[in-house]
Amino acid sequence: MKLSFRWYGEDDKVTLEQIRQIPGMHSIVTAVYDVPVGEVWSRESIARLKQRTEAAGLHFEVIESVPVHEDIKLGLPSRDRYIENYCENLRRLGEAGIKCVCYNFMPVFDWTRTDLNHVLPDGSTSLVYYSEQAEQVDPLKTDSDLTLPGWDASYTREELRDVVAQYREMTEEDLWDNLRYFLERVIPVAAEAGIKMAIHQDDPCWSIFGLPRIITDEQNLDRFLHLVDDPHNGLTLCCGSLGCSPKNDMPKLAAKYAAMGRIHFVHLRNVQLLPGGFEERAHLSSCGGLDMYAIVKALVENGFDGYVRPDHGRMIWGETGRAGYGLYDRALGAAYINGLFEAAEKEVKR
Ligand SMILES: [Mn+2]
Repeated sequence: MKLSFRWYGEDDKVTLEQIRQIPGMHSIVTAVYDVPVGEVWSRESIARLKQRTEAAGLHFEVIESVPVHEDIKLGLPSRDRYIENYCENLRRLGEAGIKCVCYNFMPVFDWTRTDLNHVLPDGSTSLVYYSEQAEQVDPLKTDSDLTLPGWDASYTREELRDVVAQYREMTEEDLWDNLRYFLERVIPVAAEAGIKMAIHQDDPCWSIFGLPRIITDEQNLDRFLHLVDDPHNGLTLCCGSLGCSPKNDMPKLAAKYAAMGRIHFVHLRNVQLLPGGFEERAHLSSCGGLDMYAIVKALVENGFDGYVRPDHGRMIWGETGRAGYGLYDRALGAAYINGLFEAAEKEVKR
């Protein structure tokens, strides 16, 4: 296991120097943030990230994310240009030593929550999703000024309405076709660049606002891996995203896909399912619904040796900053992850 930590670049309040002091820290997980989605990242920007990361004593091996342009997901004629740009980014990242690229194939809305500041009983705040709140938001209504956190602010409401309407005409099968088209062109380039592609599951793992979502459960993960049956076509196993559906048995999925050599990156996060949604919780098993030790043990027993990071953290100790990405609770998560892996590795060796 190679412990990693997400860093949002020079604008991040959390510094590389702080991250380095977390015991066992191996890699930074970052991206070039100043280029519009779909365009090519400059070699200079990539080199600067690598230089900053390595100067702080950390490895520059994981990118999260190289985002996929909506035209690719929609299957528009312009997708070929964006796929070529995507491939060029992979070539440049491979040259810079990147070994793993996380991405997702969610239409329009990335991870979706209804409240980023839900106060838990201990006074910490966390990200939550209550279906009742989500149902009150209709992205097709231009007169509504309701928005959800996580929405791409680069869209005007008009543009958002248009793109959502385009997706609503698509079926899940159409989205599968567009994903296959993308993978058939991108995976060979990733393989040549020495990069393992790692798709992130849809978060939450069900359709929202009537849009198709397909990276959601075991059956669909099996189908995904078969689209291009190559070890470079793999997963970011996100426990929090898959874990918000009770049908996803996380230790079982961790064991199965690790044994297949298809998990390249793991996001470890605990969630508590509720009758009308879910809440993100501290990483510790007893704080939520997932058995984190069982998940880690399943990974270790099945030979997993990829990257792991704590996922979203709560805000604790008065910290303020980017929702889900403060320092303190993620550092506690990292320390806990270290403990889980040490115990599981010793148990497996014995
Ligand atoms: Mn995740």
